[in-house]
Amino acid sequence: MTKEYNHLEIEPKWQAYWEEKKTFKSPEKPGEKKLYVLDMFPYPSGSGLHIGHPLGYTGSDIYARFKRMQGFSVLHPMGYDAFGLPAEQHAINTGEHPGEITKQNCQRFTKQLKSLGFSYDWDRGIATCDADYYHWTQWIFLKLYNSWFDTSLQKARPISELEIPEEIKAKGEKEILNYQANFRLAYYGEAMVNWCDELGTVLANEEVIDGKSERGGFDVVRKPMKQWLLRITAYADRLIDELDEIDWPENIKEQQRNWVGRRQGTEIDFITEDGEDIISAFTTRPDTLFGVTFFVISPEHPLVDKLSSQKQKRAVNEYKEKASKLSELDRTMENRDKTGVFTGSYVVNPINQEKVPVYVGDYVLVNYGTGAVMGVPAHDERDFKFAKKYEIPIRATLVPKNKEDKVLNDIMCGNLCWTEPGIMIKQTFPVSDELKLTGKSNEEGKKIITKWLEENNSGKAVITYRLRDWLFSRQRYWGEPIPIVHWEDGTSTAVDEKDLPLKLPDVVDYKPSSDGESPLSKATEWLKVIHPEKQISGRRETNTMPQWAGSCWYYLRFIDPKNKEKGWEPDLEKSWMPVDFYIGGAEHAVLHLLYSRFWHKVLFDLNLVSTAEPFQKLFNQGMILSSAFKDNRGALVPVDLVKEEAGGKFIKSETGEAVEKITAKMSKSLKNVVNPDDVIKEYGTDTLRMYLMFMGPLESTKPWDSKAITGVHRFVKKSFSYISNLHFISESDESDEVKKALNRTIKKLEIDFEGVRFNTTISSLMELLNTFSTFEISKETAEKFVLLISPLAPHLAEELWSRLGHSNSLSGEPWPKYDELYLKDSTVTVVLQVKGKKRATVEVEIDISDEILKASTIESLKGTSFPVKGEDKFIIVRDK
Ligand code: ANZ
Repeated sequence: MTKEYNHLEIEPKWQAYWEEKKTFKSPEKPGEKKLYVLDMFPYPSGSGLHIGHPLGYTGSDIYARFKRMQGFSVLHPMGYDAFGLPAEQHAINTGEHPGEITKQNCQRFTKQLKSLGFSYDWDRGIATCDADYYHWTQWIFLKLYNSWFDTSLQKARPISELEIPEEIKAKGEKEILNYQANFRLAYYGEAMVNWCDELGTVLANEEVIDGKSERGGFDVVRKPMKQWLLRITAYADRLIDELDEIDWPENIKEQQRNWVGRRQGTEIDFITEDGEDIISAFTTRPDTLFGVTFFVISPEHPLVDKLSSQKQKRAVNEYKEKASKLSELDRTMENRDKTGVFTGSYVVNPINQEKVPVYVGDYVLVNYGTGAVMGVPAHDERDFKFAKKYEIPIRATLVPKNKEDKVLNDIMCGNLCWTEPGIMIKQTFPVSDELKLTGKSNEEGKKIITKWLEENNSGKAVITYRLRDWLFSRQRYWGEPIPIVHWEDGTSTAVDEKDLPLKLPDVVDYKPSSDGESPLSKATEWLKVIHPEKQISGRRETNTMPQWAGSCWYYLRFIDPKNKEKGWEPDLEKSWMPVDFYIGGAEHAVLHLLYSRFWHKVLFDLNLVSTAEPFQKLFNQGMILSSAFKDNRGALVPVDLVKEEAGGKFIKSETGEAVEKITAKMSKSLKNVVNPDDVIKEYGTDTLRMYLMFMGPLESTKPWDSKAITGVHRFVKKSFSYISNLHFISESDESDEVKKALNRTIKKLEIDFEGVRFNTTISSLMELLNTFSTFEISKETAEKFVLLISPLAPHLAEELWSRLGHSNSLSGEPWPKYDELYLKDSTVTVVLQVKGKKRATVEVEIDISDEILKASTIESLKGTSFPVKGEDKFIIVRDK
């Protein structure tokens, strides 16, 4: 047996052992203590794993391994989010079936993931593009299609329970179907889409940049099209309110709340000058109604044409055309110029009968609020910019307390837009008695004005949401077929559950057809269906589901991945759900994490799952950055064009020009991408895993440092040679220093592993090994060290464990227990002073980190009359 550390020998050996013995197979059903640890599964791209994958996956793996040692039944699966555009693009270019390249990529990912030593139960592997899997994605689609949302009960119910009004019933089956369609959670309706003629498809907002397709740079226009939509808006309140029940990072919750965008506001009716039409404006600031000096409607507003005067028609049409090329994102960008065009018409402000000009402006979106805005330049930044550009008057309605004159003057002169709260000022208009607002807070102003509007039939309090129904169809081949048939009599029905999966047919050409239909429209045989009873012919839906569909429920399939009869067995679902620890990137804050919560809630309402939320605890790993260089003009210089000079200076190799080292995102063009395969080859997986954790807190963004990894590698090697070369003493001869250090480390690691603070576990182990090297230790102590390091560096630990004479894997070993006897001197009493006065004392670990000491101080003083907050200044004095 060699005594040199050789990761190339050790790591593949243990990976093969785990695979052969199925070491990490989870039980079908958990024992008393269960833990479901889930990674956001990857899209198997052609370029293989990038370094961000192992960062999060290592974090969850350490946690899973630690909890197994604590006696938990752990479910820790992995699979692939395997439908997607790149494979389809490859198919279009090469004519090869997208399933082929997807399969190869999945195999490559699996090989890479196995080389990282993750403790997945590989027998539960799934790929969302397998018919065995998408069978159940389609099945859930049918559940959505066959349900409606009962607003009074705030839950989904089977469509068969929807009451049909008598007059509809009397009109026959077709009318009943039409009536139900207005309630179904999956429905076929008109939606504004980004349409690209050249590519013949609808594009997602993220695929459109400056009015052009991201791929190819072709023109994209916004146009209404018939599409499948999911009624996620029905769940808007629950998606916000039920966030309170889950343990997620506050910033992600906040992003979800903003995305749903629930707003309390007022709809105010403005009547056109000719008295013919009412245009409602949605506002969150009815208190500013006296400050309205113009009115803006969205270019897609139904009244645009009617309101455009003869003289202005051409200008309005040109403006509309331009606006149709912009995505919503472009239109709402904060620092974008606010533009518009006058329609030639006026509307009347209900509160003072003042006539204000109506503009068409693209900063007003058609599908938010009412698609019309009352312009208050004194108190809204967008309106302020607009008014300055078109020289529209500015009029204040409120000012901050105590600074009345100064602020009022600044607003009126167009130097300031006051968007904060304040007190209402005297109006220049005659106002009725109930509208005496002067001196009242603007919050009161909101209430009074809304009440007045309601009493005068000119408006009402409303709640609006930013969230829109989810556009659920794509003109693509490589996705789940939508199981619907459109019949020649104009009706549409769903495929029967027993006829699922509706498999993707083979086609010869993966391009969308020229009229914008999905490639499936070319599968002529597959398309045709004859109605079994009515004997009429039908055509299958040719659109497929978006990539988000498969990832909406994959965590349920992992529970029962091989079940042919059901998506999952209810009994197993009950015992494993919810996911206890879900880890992934913060980039999924809204789409995936919102969509899957929505599906889960529908399934919950239909009694198909047992929890209201799918993911109890969410953890976001940070991003790994890399280095790059910047020349003196500020341009980025790829790493391979730079060399290091003596004294740590960097120069461009060709010109000798000095460059500055900076931290930048990893990108192919900067040649600064770290490939996990290369790191594994050079240092081994255990070093990579430990370094990834040692870089800093798992949740923070941090730069890759190729020098620092060698330090961690030295520690791995030192642990190996120290433990495998030891001559042990008996436990009773061991010094107290060793015992204290060991027991303290066990306790600290237990707390830190539980709190997902892995960087500190590694430094503690480094210190422990240092202590060992100045004393002699027993075999029992060496074994404990091996167990402690095993979640972090599992191959190293297995190897040492076997060298310590064990014939079995250490994976079944329990987490070592610490002995309180040796912890006595390991805590200290900390005196907590607030503003120089002693307020409390707490007992903490001697080597407690600043961060945790801060947290426990906040906790200890909570609820006292001298509470402290995270933002307060802390001074920590040690060794006193
Ligand atoms: C007048 C006003 C005065 C407004 C004021 C704000 C401040 P949030 O909070 O983002 O939801 N708005 C309404 N509908 C809109 C649409 N379809 N497109 C673009 N903007 C729209 O914003 C609500 C405010 O956004 C509304 O309140 C309205 O401007 C604008 F001092 O009305 B406000």
